[in-house]
Amino acid sequence: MAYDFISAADAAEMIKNGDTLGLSGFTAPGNPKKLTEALAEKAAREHEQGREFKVNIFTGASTNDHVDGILARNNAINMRAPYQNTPDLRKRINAHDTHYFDRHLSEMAQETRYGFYGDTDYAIIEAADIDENGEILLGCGVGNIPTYAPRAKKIFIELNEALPKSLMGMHDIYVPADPPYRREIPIFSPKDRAGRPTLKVDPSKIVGIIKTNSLDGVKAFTKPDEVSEHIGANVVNFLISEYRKGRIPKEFLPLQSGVGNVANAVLHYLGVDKELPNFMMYTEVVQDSVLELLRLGKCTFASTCSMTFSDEVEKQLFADMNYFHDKILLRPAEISNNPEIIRRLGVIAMNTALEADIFGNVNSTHVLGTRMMNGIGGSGDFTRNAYLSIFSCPSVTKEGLISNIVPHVSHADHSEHSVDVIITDQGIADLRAKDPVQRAETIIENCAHPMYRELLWDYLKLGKGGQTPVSLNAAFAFHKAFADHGDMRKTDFSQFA
Ligand code: 0RQ
Repeated sequence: MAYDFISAADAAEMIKNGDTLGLSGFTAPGNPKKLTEALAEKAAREHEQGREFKVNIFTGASTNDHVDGILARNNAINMRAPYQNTPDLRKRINAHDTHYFDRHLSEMAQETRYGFYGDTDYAIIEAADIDENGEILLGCGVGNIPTYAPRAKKIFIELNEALPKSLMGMHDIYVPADPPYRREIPIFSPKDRAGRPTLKVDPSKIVGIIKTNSLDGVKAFTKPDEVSEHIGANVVNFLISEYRKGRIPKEFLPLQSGVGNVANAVLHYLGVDKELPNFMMYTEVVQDSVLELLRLGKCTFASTCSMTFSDEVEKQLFADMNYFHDKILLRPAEISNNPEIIRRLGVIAMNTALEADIFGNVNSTHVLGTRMMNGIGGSGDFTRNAYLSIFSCPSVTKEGLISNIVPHVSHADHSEHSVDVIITDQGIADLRAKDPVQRAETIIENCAHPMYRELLWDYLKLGKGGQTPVSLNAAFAFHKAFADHGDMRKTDFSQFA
């Protein structure tokens, strides 16, 4: 079938107020790059005319400025899920201009198929190539498009000429059957393939093809700061000690790593360590450091949902596809983050917390309990099902005005039942086989910043017994002190004694 080429502006004209769009991609890679910008311009024009114009945007994870940034600035998003990390959208969400529900990334596709989120009007798919039968070679991020595309009433393709056709073979597109027909997902090693290299869509649904030509626009990392380096070194020391004790098998286990500077520093340290064996990754995102580890042979294989490489590193990948082609596999989010597979493979999960409390609960999403930061992303998929679940964060933030170890988390994403280890720049708290009071003692002593340790001991003494001696009166005293004085060190527990 021959397709029509169409301008982004003409495509945007077809999309109506209230439509639901399912987008390809996961983090910046694989997202549309032009149509959403044209849609933002249309929204601005409609708003000028006094007309309502907002759409619902469902993706694989966060996007980038071409999608969430520009649409949020133009107040063009009604409902958004399952994850975002753009400052402009964050503002809209916290002002309730956009309704945001952040979901575990592994669940979004199946819940869409279950019908929880209504119809999909348009799928917008970034493609490296497409044939006349509707076989699409996807770009560098997959996300939930294998579910959104077949459900969509109509499809737009953004054909990105910057993507090499040699991506063919790097995707494994597999959609499990829904209950009661679901069977085991046949992945027993990070390298196993379960599906097809392309995404098949009904060619008659394709309204038009928009040409684009740009890389994914991910920014390069700054060099890790001293705190990230300490955290990275602590994580690696913990893994080495577990390995020496034989609690990680000699072949090692696949790693998952979250995003950000700390995650990048951890992977860097894993790469330089001589004692740990070579390893594989079963993760949702690979960052710049992983390409280097693959080149060195320290990481032998990475299964992921997205290659979140900076433009510079993306160019290195494209220039050396012969080497990397059989070392990276791109999967839908439903599979990269699948609880069944994570549990089966024994993935070691390493994610980042905003704050953790002394009993081992973790807040990854809400700044000071109320303001949405990004969302839970894939951290819950991995944490709950991992062989070992590690959370790391700096011991303090904002030059010590905020302690990231608090009496009680101001919002709970990961509970004490799922978190095995907490690591800060100060040290390591291994929470396994400890009761709540023993956990509190370990976290205060090993992870809290020295300037907050006495305060945390004072809090623990306030508890009036029970398995978990929370003080109902003082649980949020750190947060209250920050709200009142801009400094958690101003907490005064004497009033609660
Ligand atoms: O504020 O921007 O004003 O400087 O929060 O903090 O230390 O830069 O954190 O970039 O490593 O992200 C948890 C958000 C950490 C991230 C989180 C302030 C701090 C700063 C950011 P500024 P950092 P990072 C893989 C898995 C959930 C999703 C996930 C995340 C800003 O890792 O979104 O893991 N995780 N997905 O100053 C108030 C505190 C604070 C605080 C930090 N306790 N109170 N403010 N800040 N701690 C990816 C996917 O799922 C796709």
